[in-house]
Parts: sequence; structure tokens; C-alpha cells
Amino acid sequence: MPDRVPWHSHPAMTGGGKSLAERLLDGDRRALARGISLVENDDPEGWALVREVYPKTGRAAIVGFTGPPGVGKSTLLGALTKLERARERSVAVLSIDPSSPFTKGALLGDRIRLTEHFLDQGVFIRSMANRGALGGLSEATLQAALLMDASGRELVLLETVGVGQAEVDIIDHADTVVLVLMPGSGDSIQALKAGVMEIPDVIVVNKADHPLTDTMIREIKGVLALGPSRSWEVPIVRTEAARGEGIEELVDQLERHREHIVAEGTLMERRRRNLMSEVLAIATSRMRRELQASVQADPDVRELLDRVVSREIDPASAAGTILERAQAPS
Ligand SMILES: Nc1nc2c(ncn2[C@@H]2O[C@H](COP(=O)(O)OP(=O)(O)OP(=O)(O)O)[C@@H](O)[C@H]2O)c(=O)[nH]1
Ligand SMILES: [Mg+2]
Repeated sequence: MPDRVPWHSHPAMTGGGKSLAERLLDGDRRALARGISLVENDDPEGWALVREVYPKTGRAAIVGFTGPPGVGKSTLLGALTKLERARERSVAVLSIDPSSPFTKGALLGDRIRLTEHFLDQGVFIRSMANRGALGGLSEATLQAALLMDASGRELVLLETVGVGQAEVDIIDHADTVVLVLMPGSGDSIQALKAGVMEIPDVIVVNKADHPLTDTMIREIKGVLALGPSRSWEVPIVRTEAARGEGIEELVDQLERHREHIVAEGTLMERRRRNLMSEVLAIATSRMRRELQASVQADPDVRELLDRVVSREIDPASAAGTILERAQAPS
């Protein structure tokens, strides 16, 4: 197998005319940006691109960061990126904001926190709020992460605010899940207790300059002790992202976790499970679309609905009839 193409290589042999996929595989940042826009907009060209580069994916380490708003996730990613760059690893950051398609404020904040990396070719930063037509945000996120992976990024960092099911789905695409909390926040401990994150692999207590940090850590340990014991003991890392404190320890724990899941075989298991749910999610949304389209074009369905309204047929029986019609060869 050929070596992974380094992000900085710009082979000048072929006289231009390279396809988008080729440029993306060469690590071209603009090709990557374009590719992500295509998948975000559910453009068929985007799906074709992912199809083409998919065999080259699976090499990046994907780490997902989640946690309540304002705990310092973006700042942490900025600090982590800085350290990884000092170690010459290429990084891609994908910030996902599912709460609203109009998150200019939050995203602008993220941009400011990450500006010092803008000129660095080894860093690619992207925000995503668009649901896309097909599948939804979770699917668009995975496609974007795949493109980042294919473009030769060694480390792909996902950021999402952990509040609901959509976020959990997004974070499912990560090999390692980091829950970021901060001291003195009821939100944080609630997030942990409510199992917003099923079980994170690493917990970060950021803003460790806060006087309640030790209390927070004790509380977290208390919550973790209630869970089943596992072969991986969840480390709790204290950081001060704003000052770059504790980031080396975080990198060490991320690496330790990766070694653990590789050695245990859980990395492959996780990826298999995530890809399976991805396939089902895409298939489900396509089927729903087709069904809705066929139903809209069908006058008999309107009549069927009328009969449901007039209490002649119950909703479940009507649904059964619709499914039979949809499955019948036309
Ligand atoms: N005191 C202190 N403040 C910090 C630290 N890290 C980040 N902050 C501040 O916390 C605020 C929120 O930081 P962000 O990085 O935007 O937090 P976030 O979790 O990404 O926020 P959302 O994306 O909006 O959920 C900013 O004002 C940061 O400067 C820290 O270690 N100590
Ligand atoms: Mg943020």
C-alpha cells in the first residue's frame, strides 16, 4: 500500500487538470473545503466524491469533544491543535452546531479562538450548522470527517455542544469521546448524571483555575463509581485551555486510549457499529423520502387519508396499505 500522502505535498508532475478527488487526496485545503460544502449541500457530486475517496479513509484518529455550552471546548481544541502542530501532526477541526442554522455568533467566537492557525497549511478548520437535505447533520458530519481523513489529516477533532440525541449521534463517529466539563457548573454534573454522554472515554475538567475544581473532580469520581467497571478506567484531566495548561496530559490520555482500543480490538468494533448505524440512517432517510414522494403523487393515498379522518380505517391499517403499495412493483 502506498504511503499516506503528506498534507504538504504538491506534486507538480501532472500538468493541472486534476480531479477534485485527486486534489483532495493530495491534501489540498481548498479541495477539502469544496468537498465539504458539496456534502453539506447534499450535492450529488459530494456523494460521488466520498465514494471515490472512501477506500483511502480509516487512517485518521477521530476524537469527539462534547460538553455543555461555554465550558471551553473550542479553546481546548485550539490549544490541542497548537500542541499537535508542534509535534508536526496535521489536524482538522470540525465544529458542529446543531442548535440553529444561524449560529454566526458562536461560530465567529470559534473562529477567533482558532485564528492563530489560519495560515498554517497543516490545520484545517470548519464549522457546520447545515442539516443538509439527506440524512441530516449527523450524516453530513460523518461525510465531512471522511473527507478530512481522506485528505491526509492525521487527527480529526469534532466539537459539539452536548445537549441531545443528535449530538450523541454525531459523537458516535469518533474513535475516542471526550466529555468537557467545568467546575462550579450544575450543568456539568447534570450532563454527566443524565448520561448525555453514554460513557465518555476521557473527562476533561477545564477552567481548572476555578476554586471548585477539586470538588468537581470528587463529584465526577462519585458519578463514575456508580457505573459498571470496565477494562478502561476513564481518566479525569484538569486543563486550563486558555493558558494551555494540562494539554500535554490530555494528549497523553488520548494516545493511551487509542492504544487501548487498538490492543483490545474495540476500535474496529466501534467503527463497525458506527458504520452500520450510518448505513441504516442513510437508507432510512432515503426510504422515507421515496415513500413521501410516492404518497404525494398518489390520489388513492389522499382518499385513504380521508377514510382515516372519517374513522372508517384506523391509522395503522392505512399505513400498512401504503407500505404494501410502495413495495408493490409498479
Ligand atoms: N477562566 C478560564 N476561562 C476559560 C478557560 N478556557 C476557556 N475559557 C473561556 O471560556 C469561554 C468559553 O470558551 P469556549 O472555548 O468558547 O467554550 P465552548 O465550550 O467552545 O463554547 P460553545 O461552543 O459556545 O459551547 C471563553 O471566554 C474562554 O476564554 C480556562 O481554562 N479558564
Ligand atoms: Mg465552541
